[in-house]
Amino acid sequence: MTSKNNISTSKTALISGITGQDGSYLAELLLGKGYIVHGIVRRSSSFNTGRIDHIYNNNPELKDSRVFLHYGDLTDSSNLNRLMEKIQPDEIYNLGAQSHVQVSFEVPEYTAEVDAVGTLRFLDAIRETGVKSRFYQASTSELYGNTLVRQNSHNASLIKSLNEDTPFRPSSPYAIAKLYAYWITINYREAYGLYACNGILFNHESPRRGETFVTRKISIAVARIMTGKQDVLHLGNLDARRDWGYTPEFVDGMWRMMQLDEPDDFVLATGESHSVREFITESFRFFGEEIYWEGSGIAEKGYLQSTKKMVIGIDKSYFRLTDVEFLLGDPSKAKEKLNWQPNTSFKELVKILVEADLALIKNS
Ligand code: NAP
Ligand code: F7E
Repeated sequence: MTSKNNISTSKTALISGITGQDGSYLAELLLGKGYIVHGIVRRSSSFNTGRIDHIYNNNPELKDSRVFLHYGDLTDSSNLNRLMEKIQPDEIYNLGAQSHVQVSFEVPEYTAEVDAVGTLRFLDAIRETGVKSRFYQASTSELYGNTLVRQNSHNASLIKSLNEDTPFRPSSPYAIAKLYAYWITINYREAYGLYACNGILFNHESPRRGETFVTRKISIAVARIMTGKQDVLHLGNLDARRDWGYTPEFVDGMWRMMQLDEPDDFVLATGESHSVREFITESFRFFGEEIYWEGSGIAEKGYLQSTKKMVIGIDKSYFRLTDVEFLLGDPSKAKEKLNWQPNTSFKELVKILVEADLALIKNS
């Protein structure tokens, strides 16, 4: 198959959520592999293609781009059916979602519509149109909830990481919607023989991460504080621990899952867990600064060692009704069957984010 610009291509992919963090990196990866990439974009009153403007074919400076955008929404099944018939993709990556855990407590029904039923709509569009598409579902470590904390509190010496066989115990409207999506993906695989797989991805971050997720919120604020543009950063639960990886490596894992002979489900994680507090500490260390802490609970404050200036405060509005305290993934299966392994350390990840935000501030 050859595109209009004589670029040799083998496959066509359709990505929901192409305007998001993961969708933008995945689109780049697939273009690099010669794919034609179609993406679903929601109608918005303001521009929402900032993360993909550099590869989008309506950009006159990028005439040979193989990215095509279509208006659509995971709440609209007739739209998904039409897109399936029109594009006939070899591979579908369902990354579209209301992806913010705390926001899911405010909009639980909408989150279920998009994240749970939206996945069903997509799978059903494959079944109804009969298009031979492989399907990737963006499942999440949030499915585990506090499984690990409970396990460890029953036996303090038992430190376990989470893998494909660990029971799920979701603890937010987001995670519960994603649990439905996880199982409906498996059900369509078993009932209709679809090539459908779940990537159970632990948190992954990048300079394109949404600014209200904790890593990016910290990297932006620390860069602003250290350049004199902000005084204090307010956060919620500083002791929550996450297994944070680097997004470009994780989208590569998604693609690998779609190239197997048989569909399967995989955990992608780094196998290391760090607290929000450690992320703050490491971000200030990028500038050669140390933080010390005083007080406890919502009265806790973080100060710069060099100037004694208060830079971190707690705001109770950022605490969740039910939070996931501790996530640590075991990516052994992905290593063995996908030959996938993350290479970016926690320290490097923090540096990538803070450096990028510092550059943004300097160029603004
Ligand atoms: P993100 O940056 O929030 O992107 C979400 C994407 O979904 C955006 O393109 C958004 O469009 C789109 N979207 C939202 N509602 C939609 C709807 N009703 N119909 C169609 N598209 C819709 O999320 P991400 O970090 O890239 O994550 C990608 C996927 O992986 C999500 O499903 C997320 O739940 C899941 N996940 C993420 C992580 C992680 O650490 N990043 C880990 C595990 C799983 P707009 O740009 O218009 O808002
Ligand atoms: O929170 C704590 C917060 O919003 C991480 C999504 O991509 O990854 C993401 O979900 C932790 C939580 O990510 C603030 O309570 C403290 O314990 O960055 P986050 P998340 O909830 O882990 C999973 C894998 C997904 O699937 C999701 O789509 O940080 N935290 N203070 C805070 N979090 C935020 N956002 N803001 C704070 O001020």
